[in-house]
Parts: sequence; C-alpha cells; structure tokens
Amino acid sequence: MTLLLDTLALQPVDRRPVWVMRQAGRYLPEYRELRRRHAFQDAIRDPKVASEITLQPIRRFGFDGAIMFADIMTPLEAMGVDMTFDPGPKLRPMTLVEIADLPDLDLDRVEHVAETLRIVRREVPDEVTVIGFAGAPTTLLAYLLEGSGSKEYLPLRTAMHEGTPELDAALAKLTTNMHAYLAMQIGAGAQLVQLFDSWAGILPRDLLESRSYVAARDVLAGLDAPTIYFAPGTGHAHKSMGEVGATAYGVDWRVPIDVAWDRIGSDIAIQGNLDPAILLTDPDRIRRCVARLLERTAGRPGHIVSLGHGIDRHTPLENVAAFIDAVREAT
Ligand code: 1CP
Repeated sequence: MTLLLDTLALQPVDRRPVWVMRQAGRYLPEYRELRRRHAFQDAIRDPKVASEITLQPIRRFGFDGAIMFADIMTPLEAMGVDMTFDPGPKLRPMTLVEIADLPDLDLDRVEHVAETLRIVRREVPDEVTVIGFAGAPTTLLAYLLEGSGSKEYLPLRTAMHEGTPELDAALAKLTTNMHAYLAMQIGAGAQLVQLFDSWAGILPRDLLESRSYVAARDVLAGLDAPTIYFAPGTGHAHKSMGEVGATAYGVDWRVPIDVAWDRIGSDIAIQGNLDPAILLTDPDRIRRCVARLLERTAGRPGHIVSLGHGIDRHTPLENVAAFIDAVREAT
C-alpha cells in the first residue's frame, strides 16, 4: 500500500499525500523543452516520451501520485474522432446520433497508453501511486457537441434539457467505452483512476443528478481499483454527489473543504482544494493558505492534498516547492 492508497482507504497516515492536476505540463521547463521536439499528440502516442513527461514532476518535486500523460480526448481519437489541439481540443462538432454511432474503442489503438502505464509503474518509486484517468461522459459530450472548449456549453445544455433517446444513446456509448478504457488502464498498472467531469458543473442540479452522476457511476461501477470523481463547480449538487459511488471526490476551491466533505459524505476520502491562483502569489502566503487548509481537515483521515483544479502554466517553480514543503512539514 502507498500513502495515497492508505489515505483513500481512510487509514491513519504519517502525513497527507499530495499531487496536483496538470502536474505533467506546461509550468515545467523540462516539459516545454520536450514539447519543442514533439507535438502534443505525438508525445502522447510515444510511450517513451509520455512516460518521461509523467515522471518529470515526480523527479522534480516528489509528488505522491504520478498521473499518466495523455488527454481526456485521447480515447475518442481511438474511436475515430479526428481532432487537433490548440492548446485545447478542436474538432468538427458532432450530432448525438453521430456520437452514438461511433465505433467502440479499439484497445489496440490505445495500446500506447497501456505501455506508458507499464513503463511508469516500473520506473516510479514504490511509494508513488500511478494514476490513470478518463473524461466523464458529460464532459466528453460537451466537447463532441461543441467542437472545442467553451464558456457556456449551450449545445450540451440544450441536449441535456431535451433529454431525447439519442442523448441516452450518446451517453451510453461514452459510458461503456470509458469503463473499458479505465479497466484497461488498471490492467496495465494504474493503481487509482480519476474521472474528470470538468464541465458538468455548468448544468442545473436536476440534470447533474439525473444524467452526469448516473453516467459517472456507471463508468466507475465494478472497476478493480479505487476511484476519484472530480467535478468542479458543483457546489450546488454536492449533497447527491455520493451517488456516483467513487472512493473519493475532488472538490474545487469555491467551497471550504470541510463543508464540501460533510455534504458529499462521511465515509469517503476527499481531494483538494487550494485555489490554483494561490500558487501564483508568494511562498509565505502559500504556506499560510496550506496551514489553513490542513487545519480544516485536521484529525480526519482521508484527505488528499491538491489544488481545486489544474495548476496554471505560469506558476513559478519555487511556489510549487513551497506548497509541497508546507504539506510535508505539517505532517
Ligand atoms: O503542451 C500543450 O500545449 C498541451 C496542454 C495540455 C496538457 C499538458 C493539454 C491540452 N492536455 C494536457 C495534459 C492533460 N490533460 C493531462 C495530463 C496529466 C496531468 O494532469 O498532468 C490530463 C489529466 C488532462 C485532462 C484534461 N484535458 C481535462 C480534465 C482536467 C481539467 O483541467 O479539467 C480537460 C478539460 C482537458 C481538455 C484540454 N486538453 C488540453 C487543454 C488545454 C484542455 C482544456 C482547455 C480547453 O478545453 O480548451
């Protein structure tokens, strides 16, 4: 067992584990250096490069979790969806019927993901937990209908309100395939998987509950590893989030972590939730904010220390170090 896995199992630990979303990414000079030589999608498709990028933040900062380098859209490319990245995904917007009719994920076409995980599992120190991930059906649907990221996700919200059989079919297609994709990752060495529902929070509570949480639950059900469900901006629907049935829940910075924890459930672990903007300030402020965060969960097993969303690419390295040191020193 690792620190992260013990924490997920609500076991008492000597200190709290820490890792951050997007830790393998653009704030790291060694990432930017590799990306000068490899385009984003090529880097993901080459297990040597992808595993190296996964390991970069572990070597530099000693995070307790190593999240594999890929994108939530990677398995959709292996279901025949063409896209580019600039820096986020860009694709031809699809209809619900086109999404429902996509071919099922060809596991041979994501063999590079399995190989990346095998390499990472071999190379990381035993105490570091290897983390796999997928996008949740609502969030993948948002990109497929819109063709890119957006502020409003009106095509998603419209389709969710209409609630047609075609919506059910499109969500079912994404649900079964992301379940298979995560099961493959666990087989290849992922010890923990996180489901990213990054844009679900744009939905009203009733649709989150009747659609997003149900789909997320079905993706995670029966997987042979602990799971984390991360859906930022869902403070309006924390009380029912436990229905997803994950081992742990990631919370953003908007709600105090202890308040979110009580709302989501007591027999679960929780991950978060420092505002990534705090890492853009200065080491002294970061230490104070970390101390306040840790006070809020003091004496309660099951807290994975992290940010409320991905680390910003302009984050100074010394601030990341101050963040991790503050967590470590606090025990
Ligand atoms: O180098 C570059 O220019 C690419 C930037 C980049 C990176 C580093 C993208 C494009 N994706 C990634 C890696 C990535 N994406 C990881 C790797 C592991 C790690 O966390 O270190 C992960 C887990 C993701 C997941 C992801 N991709 C999410 C969910 C997490 C979140 O932040 O909410 C989302 C929403 C995406 C879509 C996406 N891909 C890339 C960008 C910039 C975006 C978001 C912006 C947009 O929608 O336009």
